Parts: sequence; C-alpha cells; structure tokens
Amino acid sequence: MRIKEYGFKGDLSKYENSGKEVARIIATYRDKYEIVCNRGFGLASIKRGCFYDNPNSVYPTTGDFVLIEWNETGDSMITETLKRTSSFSRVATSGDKNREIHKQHEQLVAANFDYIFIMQSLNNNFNLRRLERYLTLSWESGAIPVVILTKSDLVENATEYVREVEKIAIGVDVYAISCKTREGLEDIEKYFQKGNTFVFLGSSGVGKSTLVNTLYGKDVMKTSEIREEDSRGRHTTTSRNLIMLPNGGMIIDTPGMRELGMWDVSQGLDKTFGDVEQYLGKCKFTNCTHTNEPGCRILEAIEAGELSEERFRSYIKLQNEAKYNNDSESYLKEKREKFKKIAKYNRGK
Ligand SMILES: Nc1nc2c(ncn2[C@@H]2O[C@H](COP(=O)(O)OP(=O)(O)OP(=O)(O)O)[C@@H](O)[C@H]2O)c(=O)[nH]1
Ligand SMILES: [Mg+2]
Repeated sequence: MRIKEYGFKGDLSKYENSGKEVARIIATYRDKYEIVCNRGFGLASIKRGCFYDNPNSVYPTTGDFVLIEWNETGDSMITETLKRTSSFSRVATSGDKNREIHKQHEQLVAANFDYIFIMQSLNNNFNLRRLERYLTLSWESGAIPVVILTKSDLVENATEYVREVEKIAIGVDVYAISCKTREGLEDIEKYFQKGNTFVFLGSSGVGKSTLVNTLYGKDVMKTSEIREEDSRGRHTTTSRNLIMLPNGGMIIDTPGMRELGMWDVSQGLDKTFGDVEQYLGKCKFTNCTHTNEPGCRILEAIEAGELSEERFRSYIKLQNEAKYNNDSESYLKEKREKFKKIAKYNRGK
C-alpha cells in the first residue's frame, strides 16, 4: 500500500467504491501537482467544478492528502482536499504599505507533517528574534518544532549557540549540526522514522537542501553556494517538494522564505512565550498597558530580573503584528484613536 508508506493514516476502505483514490501531493507547481497513490505516480490538476463553486473548498499544497479521479494516461483530477493534521502558512502582503491599503493573503507552505525543522546557519544567519517568529508559527501549525543550527563547522562555540536558543525555545529540542563534518547528524537521525513527515524551514542558503541530500545519501536536491558579500543564499529551491528518504521518512524541502508574516497565532504565541504569559492578567489594573502603571506584574518581573525585557518586547511586537494581520482595519482604527487621544491630551496641557 504505497499511500500508507507515504504517511496516510486514515481509513482507506471509506473510499473503496467511490471511484476515487487517496493520493498525496509530492510537489506543487504553478497549476499542476505531482501526486502519488496506490496506482502509481503522476501529474494532477484541480477539477474546477469541485473547487470553484464551493466557497469552503481548500486548495491543496505539498503534503496534502487529496481525493483524485485517477487517469492512467494524462492528468488525474483532484476533487477534494482531505482534512489536514497540520499546516504551515505565511502571510503574503501586497499593496502599498504607506497608504494603509495592504492586502493580506494566506499562502500555504506545506501540510500534514509531524515535525518542523526550523533551520538557521551559524554564519550570519543566527537571529533569536527570527527564531521566535518561526517558533510561534510552528506551534500554531499543529506539528512539533525542532531547532537545527546548521554549519557548526564554521564556528568554534556551537554549543554556546545551542544554549542561547534553549533559553528562548522552551520545551524544544535544539541541535547544532554540520553536513560538512557530519557532526551532530547522529543525534537527529532518530527523528527520521518510517511514515513521519518533516518540513524544513529557514532562510535561503542555510543548508536545507544540503541536509536533504546528506540524509538521503545522494544529491536529490540542487544546492548552491551562498553569496560571498553577505552570506545569503540564492533561492535555489523554487518549488515545494516532498522527498521520500531510503529509510521511509519524508521531507518537505521548501524555498527559503523572504518574509514570514504572522497570521492567526494566538496558540503559537502562548507556547512560544510561556515565560511572558505567566505574568499577564496579574497586574493591579485590568487594562494595564505595562508601560508605567503601578502594580504592573510585567514591569516588576523585568525589574527583578525574572523576565527579560527583550522577550517581553518581542512578544508585544509579534502580538501586534498578528492582531494587525487578523483584522487590520480595526487595528488601525484603534491605533488612530489612541493617537487622537494623545494629541488631545497634549493640546490640553
Ligand atoms: N560549511 C558548511 N557549508 C554548508 C553546510 N551545509 C550547507 N552548506 C553550504 O551552504 C550553501 C547553501 O546550501 P543549500 O542547501 O543550497 O541551502 P538552502 O537552504 O536549500 O537554500 P535555498 O534553496 O535557496 O532556500 C551550499 O554552498 C552548501 O554547500 C555545512 O554544514 N557546512
Ligand atoms: Mg534549497
């Protein structure tokens, strides 16, 4: 049963007499999909009638399980996307930032994975604030995040970086690895078990595809040198591919992302910022802004060195962004009203 090997954990008998097959999307192109199902591998397209007229239809992405009408000789037709166990999306923004006419749309990166490998390289790409952003989105996705610091051969003190990350990535496994010296690879091999799906996320050039190739034992993904001037990658991977490793684990290799906006991340924020959230709702005033009020638990905790001010700031920043993305209109209204009040107050002085 190939579809089971590709991670399908549901009940296949449900679809036995439906004339349809369960398939998994293993690559996404502009308007075509590569699929695998019990009949074999092939290409597929969306069956328009099933998606266009239905406002609740969910368009598939790499990793999705879908129902198809199998076509031996041409494109199979995708009629439905099955319920996801996890998904990861980012917010893509279009419009004019200065004129407050942003348009946000959710762009799905991958679906149905068990672990997210958040990857940062130890040369110039290491950034704790960006990591918090990835962690928040990862917790929200429904999968388990693992932090992988790559290119440990380029620094002498990789374990210090691991410690730094461990301080902010509470309850998350953190590893430093090198595909060049193979340092740390043994520690992460345990994750790659049969039927498990992984998504690799991180900026261009951090070595996502190199790790795919190293785990595979052969070059299955194209990689390229980073630019010398700024250590950035060249956006080598352009599509989202699901690769089956020889040991039965599956990896979704994604292109390095240029921007990573916040979508609806309330749960993700709770988990990423447990250290901050424990103080919330405990201030003297229920509408405390945590800026200068007496009896503010947050300010007290910062003062006492129990809570890092930086952590609190990035929590607020990500929360505001998420609020903005969820409901940009009322967020902007709220903001304008706040400034109006301040202006009024200043005039009255
Ligand atoms: N020194 C060192 N270089 C590495 C290591 N892993 C990857 N690289 C190099 O980093 C560069 C970029 O690697 P890729 O695997 O193409 O990066 P990527 O994350 O897939 O990038 P995009 O596909 O553009 O998102 C290549 O030149 C790799 O050889 C490592 O462990 N050590
Ligand atoms: Mg790549």
